[in-house]
Amino acid sequence: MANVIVIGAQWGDEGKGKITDLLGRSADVVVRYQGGVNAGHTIVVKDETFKLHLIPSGILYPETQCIIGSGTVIDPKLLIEELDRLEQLNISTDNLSIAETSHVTMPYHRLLDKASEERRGNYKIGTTGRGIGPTYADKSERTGIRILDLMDPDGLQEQLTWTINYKNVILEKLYDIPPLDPKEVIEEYLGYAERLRPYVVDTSLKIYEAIQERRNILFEGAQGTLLDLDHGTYPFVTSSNPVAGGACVGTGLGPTMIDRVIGVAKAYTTRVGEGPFPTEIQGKVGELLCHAGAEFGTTTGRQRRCGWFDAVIGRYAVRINGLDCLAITKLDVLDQFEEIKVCVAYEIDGERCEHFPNNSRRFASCRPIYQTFKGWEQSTSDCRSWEDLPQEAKDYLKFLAELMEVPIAIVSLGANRDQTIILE
Ligand code: 2SA
Ligand code: MG
Repeated sequence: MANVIVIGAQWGDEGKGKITDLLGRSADVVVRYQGGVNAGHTIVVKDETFKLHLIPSGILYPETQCIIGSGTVIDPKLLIEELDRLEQLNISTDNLSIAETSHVTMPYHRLLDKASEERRGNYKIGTTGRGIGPTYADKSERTGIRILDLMDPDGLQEQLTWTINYKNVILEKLYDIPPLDPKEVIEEYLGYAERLRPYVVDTSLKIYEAIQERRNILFEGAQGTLLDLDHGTYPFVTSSNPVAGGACVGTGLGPTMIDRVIGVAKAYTTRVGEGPFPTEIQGKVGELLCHAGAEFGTTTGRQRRCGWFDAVIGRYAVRINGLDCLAITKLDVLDQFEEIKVCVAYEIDGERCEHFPNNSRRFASCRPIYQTFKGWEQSTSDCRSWEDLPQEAKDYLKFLAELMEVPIAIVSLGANRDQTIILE
């Protein structure tokens, strides 16, 4: 297993949760390196279904160390809700560590996220409204509050009083939002600080020590490659770096320590939020995909936009992340389709284009060039080996691997752990 990064190769929601859960069983340490409570996966414990947004699902295994790395942003209120929920279910959280250098989402971040989306009108991003963008913006602007600031009550008084007074000007003058009371916010966050204190450490050091002890580390990306701040469909992106490179920056680990990068892609494509999406299918077929795949956001419950597999962005994800292999998820969702399409290239301004264009307007104007496959029109959810798959499904997967020039190592055919074919 060694040190592996698992990333989303599309626009998020690729089913990374299931793949990390699968690999997580052989991992000693599971690390989040970016994003915050905009991510989410559903967990089932003792017949209870609940959502984790920040804590890696590795927490369900008593022996697994879970780390929330420095590249993440932390909403302490929601993190504490997750901790409380786990403890109510008698799941120990002793193995959790939180980076002292992570940035903290404050009440003004949530207010500003929603207000700026409203102000953007037709230019809105379609954010999750969780204050993610404004938290990262403050990190870059160097007005952010870090977890280690929360741990120092005296310093926090001074720092937050200044910051809230500064933010109040923006809230009031720009958005007509009533000012926040610094005292109230400080008191609230000092309470969170005490609850979180036992978990807060230098996680970069902790990860480095784990590497020296030759323990297996799994770095789990949230969102996906095309939502990356630098390499995604800017400006319709999240404010962090979900790509594999983000794992080094977001943990404080050098790239020579990484052994393998696995990309997760759905057998089709989905996107939630605004922004161009060339293979999006409108109408009946799109609705069918959405319902067959239960395509609703874990965090906001929003219906996801659905479309065919886009091998141009697939190849792009292979390049940007240096993928060693792919896990293809939700193949079973395509079971009922007579015809299945794969986008092999784009047509932009009458010309064939094999590569993802960085210009968002060009990307929005591209027409997908499809190759059409005959569907297998039978259930694959009970297939457990390559041989079990219908010939059409094998052809489809082989074609994807050839187009993207990486092997497919895992095929997933349903939410359960055993609905998986391991090929490598
Ligand atoms: P933000 O809130 O600033 O990160 O939003 C910016 C864009 O990033 C997209 N985004 C996501 N896309 C897919 N899945 C995400 N996670 C949740 C999930 C989404 C949900 O687990 O399903 O529940 O709605 C996620 N998080 C951010 C977002 O849609 C914007 O396009
Ligand atoms: Mg998700």
